[in-house]
Amino acid sequence: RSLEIDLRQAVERGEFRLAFQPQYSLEQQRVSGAEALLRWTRPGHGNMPPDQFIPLAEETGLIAPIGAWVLEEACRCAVAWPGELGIAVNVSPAQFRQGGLEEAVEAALARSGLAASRLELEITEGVLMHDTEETLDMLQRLRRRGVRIAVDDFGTGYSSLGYLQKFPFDKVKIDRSFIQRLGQDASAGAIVRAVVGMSHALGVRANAEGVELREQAELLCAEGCEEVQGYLFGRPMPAAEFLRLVDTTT
Ligand code: G
Ligand code: G
Ligand code: MN
Ligand code: NA
Repeated sequence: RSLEIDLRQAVERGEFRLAFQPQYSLEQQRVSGAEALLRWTRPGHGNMPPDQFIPLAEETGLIAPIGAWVLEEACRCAVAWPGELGIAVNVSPAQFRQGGLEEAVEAALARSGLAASRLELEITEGVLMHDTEETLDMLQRLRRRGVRIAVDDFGTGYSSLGYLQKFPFDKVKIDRSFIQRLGQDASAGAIVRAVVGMSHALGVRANAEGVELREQAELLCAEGCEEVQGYLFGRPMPAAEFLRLVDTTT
């Protein structure tokens, strides 16, 4: 059976789950939220990483119902978390282009009762490359609504500093390829320092992804990076496990 048929069926039958990876505030020294990551066990194939089905979902338009489900499920889970814990949701360029994203965000917030300020959308530079005016307007409307915007995988792909100047956003997520070389490679340290410094100069926060070692976290803390995530702080985990982690660490 083709991947497309299985993916269509997964949407109809609700075969998706979310995993939550803790985000840790170096400032407050506590878990500050989680990134929602899509999981699918494809019948007869086992776990399919999102990289292997998101591109097809984008081509076929299935990304719209999948993305709407992710938003709703993520908000529904997060509303049960204590305090001001945030939830970050990945949004692909196709969701921006195909329309319906703002409606999906609105529906997820309304149905869950989650405060908009607790929702963060992670966009890649691919979003910023297309339909500049329309993208700009949509990002502005979302931010006026109180939703935060993070630029994901920063430093990879078609990064352009021009995007950071043109578009409104709240956080830069430094790609894990830079973090993994921290401590071994002097140029990785220089790049991380520059991106954190640039983020602060622009008045936004920095998140470092893929932190696996204590020394990496210490270097990032010394550079003033506000937030980290990675296996050192927790792997992507089911919502119930994330809630237990939060309960035992706060
Ligand atoms: O843990 P991981 O293999 O889940 O993530 C792989 C990639 O898939 C990452 O680049 C991540 O941004 C992307 N991804 C994970 N979940 C989602 C999702 O719900 N929507 C979109 N568009 N991308 C996702
Ligand atoms: O592109 P995005 O940042 O959304 O992708 C998140 C991806 O990174 C997921 O596949 C997730 O499982 C993976 N990931 C999260 N933390 C770590 C880490 O510490 N090390 C490695 N190698 N991968 C990680
Ligand atoms: Mn992400
Ligand atoms: Na990333």
